[in-house]
Amino acid sequence: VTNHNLSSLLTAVREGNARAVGRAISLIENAAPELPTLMRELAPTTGRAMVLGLTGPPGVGKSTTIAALVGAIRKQGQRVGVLAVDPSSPFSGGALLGDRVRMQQHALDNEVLIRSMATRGHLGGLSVAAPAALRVYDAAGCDLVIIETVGVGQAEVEIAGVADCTVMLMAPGAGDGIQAAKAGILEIGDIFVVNKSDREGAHAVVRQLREMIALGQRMDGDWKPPVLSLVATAGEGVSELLAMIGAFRNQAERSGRWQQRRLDRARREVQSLLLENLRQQVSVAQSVEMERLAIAVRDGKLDVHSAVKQLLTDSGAAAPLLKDGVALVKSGSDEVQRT
Ligand SMILES: Nc1nc2c(ncn2[C@@H]2O[C@H](COP(=O)(O)OP(=O)(O)OP(=O)(O)O)[C@@H](O)[C@H]2O)c(=O)[nH]1
Ligand SMILES: [Mg+2]
Repeated sequence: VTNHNLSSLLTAVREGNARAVGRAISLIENAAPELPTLMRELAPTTGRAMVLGLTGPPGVGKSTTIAALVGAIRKQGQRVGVLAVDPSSPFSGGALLGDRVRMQQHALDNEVLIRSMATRGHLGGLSVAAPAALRVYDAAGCDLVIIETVGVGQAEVEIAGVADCTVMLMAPGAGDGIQAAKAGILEIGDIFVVNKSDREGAHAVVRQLREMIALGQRMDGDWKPPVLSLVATAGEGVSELLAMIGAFRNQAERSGRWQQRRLDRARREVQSLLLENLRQQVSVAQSVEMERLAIAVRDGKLDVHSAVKQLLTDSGAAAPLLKDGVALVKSGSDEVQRT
């Protein structure tokens, strides 16, 4: 990407052009060399969009719910972005093909931007790539960005870390409530939704969740996570969910929790990128030094603590970063900006 191309890409992103947004997100996925410039240029026009995280077990109806939410939001005339993150795949697309089908009703709407992103094996994974992608949507003028992640492994905890509000989707079926408690999701959901409420057992799941939330007594200001019922395929309960998301936002803004969360998020993001940069620099620039020290450790001539100390102080790429205690590293370039 030349300078000229990058500036026209930036212009197109700011205009909300869907292809430009897609290209910008590709640059993030590939950790392209122009990524730091892109993010620096976009930064002043970000901070406005609300980020909604939506997670839950496979097949619970996340994409169907998002499609319904998008429909309702579009009726209010707002621009919305959808980012479907697949934490298990190194490729975008593929497993998310089903989402495209469900989102098809919005495919021709210029005010709806939909993109899937793969994070496995990418710079810093979900914790670095997703916030960057969310910022692209933000700069593209989205009022709301919805990020979908299937709730497996650490993904739901990570998604909660990048969202202003996290919606946990459940459905009637084998021991959902108990699974929920085990995975520790009760602590990260701001709003709980029991989808497929047209099926038997939905009321039981609602009751179970309410009991567990009451037991958990989460002390998040005075917000008690509500449990809503939904039939996403029929659109039943969608406006109530949207209203609850708005209520959460109002309450969080009043209590100051909104800004606090955003600060925590920014801090984590800087930390993740810093660690990622250090990791890369250590592995690339110090390979010779590393070999020498590893041999010394193997042969009992040096202990591990001393080896690390040498790497951090004597030589190698980590030294200039750590000397002054604080440094901001730009990914993909040799440039180091001190703060
Ligand atoms: N009966 C019923 N089925 C639903 C409802 N919502 C979604 N489904 C169906 O559940 C299946 C999975 O829906 P998706 O929206 O793809 O679920 P998902 O959580 O996005 O799935 P993954 O992304 O693969 O984890 C589809 O066949 C939907 O039609 C609902 O409210 N009631
Ligand atoms: Mg889906």
